[in-house]
Amino acid sequence: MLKQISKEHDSIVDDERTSNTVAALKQGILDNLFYVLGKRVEVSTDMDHFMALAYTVRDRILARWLTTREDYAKNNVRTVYYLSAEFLMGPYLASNILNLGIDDVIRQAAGELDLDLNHLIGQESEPGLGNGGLGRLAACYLDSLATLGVPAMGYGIRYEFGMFHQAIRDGWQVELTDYWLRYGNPWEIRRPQACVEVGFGGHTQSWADSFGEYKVLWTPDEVVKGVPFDTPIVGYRSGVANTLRLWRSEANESFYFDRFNSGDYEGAVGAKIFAENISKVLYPNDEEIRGKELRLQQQYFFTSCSLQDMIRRHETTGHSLENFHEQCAVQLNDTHPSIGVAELMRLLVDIHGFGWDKAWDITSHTFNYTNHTLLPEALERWSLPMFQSLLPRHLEIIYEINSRFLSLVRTKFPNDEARVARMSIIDEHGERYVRMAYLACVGSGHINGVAKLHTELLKSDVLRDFYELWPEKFINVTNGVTPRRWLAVANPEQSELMTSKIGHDWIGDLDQLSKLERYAEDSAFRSEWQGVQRAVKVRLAQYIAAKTGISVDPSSMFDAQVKRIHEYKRQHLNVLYILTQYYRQKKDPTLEISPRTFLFGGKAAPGYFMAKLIIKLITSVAEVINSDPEVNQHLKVVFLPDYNVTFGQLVYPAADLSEQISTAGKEASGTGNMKFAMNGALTIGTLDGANIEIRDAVGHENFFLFGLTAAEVVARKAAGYHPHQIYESNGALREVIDGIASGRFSRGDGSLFRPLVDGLLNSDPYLLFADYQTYVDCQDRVCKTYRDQEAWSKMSIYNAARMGQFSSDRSIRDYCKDIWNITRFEIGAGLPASK
Ligand code: T68
Repeated sequence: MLKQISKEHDSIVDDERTSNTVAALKQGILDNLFYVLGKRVEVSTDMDHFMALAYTVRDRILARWLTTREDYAKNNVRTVYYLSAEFLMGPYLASNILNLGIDDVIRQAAGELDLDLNHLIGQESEPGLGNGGLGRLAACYLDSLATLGVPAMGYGIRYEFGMFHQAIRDGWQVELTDYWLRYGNPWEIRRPQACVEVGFGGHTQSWADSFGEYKVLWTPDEVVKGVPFDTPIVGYRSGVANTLRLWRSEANESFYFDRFNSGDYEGAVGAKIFAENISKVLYPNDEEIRGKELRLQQQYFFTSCSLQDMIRRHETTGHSLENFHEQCAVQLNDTHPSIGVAELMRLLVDIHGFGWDKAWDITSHTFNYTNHTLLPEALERWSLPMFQSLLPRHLEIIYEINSRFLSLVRTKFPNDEARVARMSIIDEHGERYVRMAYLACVGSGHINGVAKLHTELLKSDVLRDFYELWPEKFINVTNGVTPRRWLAVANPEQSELMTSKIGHDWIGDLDQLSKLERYAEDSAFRSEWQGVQRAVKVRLAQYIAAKTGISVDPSSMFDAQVKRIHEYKRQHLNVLYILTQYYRQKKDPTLEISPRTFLFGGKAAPGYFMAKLIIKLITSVAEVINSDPEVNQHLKVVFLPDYNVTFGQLVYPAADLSEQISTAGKEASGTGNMKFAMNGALTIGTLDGANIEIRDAVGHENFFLFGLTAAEVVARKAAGYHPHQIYESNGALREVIDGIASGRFSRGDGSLFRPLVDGLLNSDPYLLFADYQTYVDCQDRVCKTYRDQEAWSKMSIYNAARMGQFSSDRSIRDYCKDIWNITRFEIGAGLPASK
């Protein structure tokens, strides 16, 4: 009987229930509404319709999802496991419809049921399971892995509460809880049969067994259950659906009932709370993360669940653990899962009986580590006492790894104890810490940065000692973004225009965009390009009016800076320019300046006071400028609350100018910079992160460059940097700073922005003052260029046409070739691509 069902499964794709005819899709929507949601048409809501449609789409994914899994197992292929504490997936519906290739039929089916597809797409609340760039990169990479047919799985945490929602009250950020699962999640499937157990705390005992081998038994105090929830990740017309497996922590019943039955009610309840807390909430990337025990619990929880799951999968496909590393390539998305190095050693040595050397050989050939930050304060380290009490066995293992590692350092660099102390995984200066980046470096085959400059700075600065020891481990993989979500879904107008000229192959092969280059010189095409840009801006303007009540003029230049709020990203430098323009205009109301709308969006970490003050500065400046009839014909400032992936899909396509103005040497890569440029925005930016590569790709003449280089920043600081002197000698800057300090933009309250102003005058660690004048000059060039719309459109087209290399498909090919050693892709995985 079972056999029969499995024999039939191939035909499920084409059966009446899940075929892609308009009739079957309509029936699917109605059936799901009735049978899954339990609603009659007459009383169903927009949310019900979205859900019914989502289930209907999921029904069309299932066959390829299961087939993909079976094909990978059959073909005995190396699998990539992408471990990430964050996956910022964004809404699935539109992207799944595009990737399945069923846009037209779905639109028609919805229409025939009197449903508006775009409206339904707008109902989906996005799973905000990430902070920003790092989590969104993971999501783009999953899209590309499935599109290229690379056997891969994402592993992370199914946070019950994702990234907080941001409201603006009285100009300040207020954080609201994100309960994204309120209406249920139609995309995921709970897989209770694949549960695993994870221990915490307790103690270890060691002894020599009858063969004289050293053995360790870890007896944890708490054991929690990890329950996997799987979401299919559909490749763009590749016939492949990979899996994102997110772990939810739950109480372990036997642990709970043992305590309960022995009368320890408090202990039982405590264990349940302990367990359920672990996957409760995503940490915003605060300074505060440090020292938070729950954060380390989260990291260990999902990493252990994932490694146990990989081992089980490896063994059930008939492989020996000895060649685990030949079948499994684990990518550590930053140091958050780097405890995995110690955990895999524990699993191999303590549980599966391997000797240390063999276990280390497997482990160090399994992991690779991607670094995403150059900020020293952002490098993770855990206080030793806390680590010891939570993961006593792992600390022993780390000591052993460290001692062997330091012997190697001593051999390679004799009589250099200073170096040994610098490189130790245990930081012994003052309070003792475990340095997670060092554990990741020691346990990984490759270490990569996310843009050329970033990788160079890792080698010469942050991880210099490791580079000197193992130069061959270091490699650059510049980030990329998926053109499916960030062009095809987000910007249907531009996509359609491009497709009408060069066909639609660019969606799966972004290098094809270069065919657009020749149209840059074609004035008829340019006017179509301008028409598209205008339509997209109107769409955003309507949205802004609805959300904020502010009316913005779509014929003004849309100048956007959307990203997390951080001093190094210098949103306040942008404000200094806005105020410079404001004063110019106030002094000479007849001044001809091209009208501009400054758009800001982004969240501040709740504990990051200066970032929150920057938001208050932006909203305060907005209040004054937008209500001043002398300037508001030319200048508008809008802070878009609750910036997220969904909102990004509206903003990137509508921007004329993209602000990428971080202090050089601070932004590892940036990915928003790529999304903007692909959508035809011109960039004003520093030589930082991937800006450098973008500028080289689009042509220096099509990029507005300003500011100190990373090397100049270092030299300037070394020579003694005195921002106060710049303030004294630059009249325009002085006027702006004095204006902020005087309370002119804070209803007369001169103390409000004092911490910001004093910080700039006295130390200015991100060199805003040093870059101020070149930034203003560069902005003036931007204004001048914008006045010539033909020239601007030409530059815009060149930008879009030359962004092929910033597709995440290219990044994933780089990882396959240089890091994972995967050469054979499984494109098609047994299903026709058009399905
Ligand atoms: C970003 N990092 C980089 N971190 O800042 C950005 N951190 O330059 C780069 O383009 C992007 O990664 C992708 O490589 C982050 O987004 C975090 O979100 C984060 C989260 C938790 C803890 C530390």
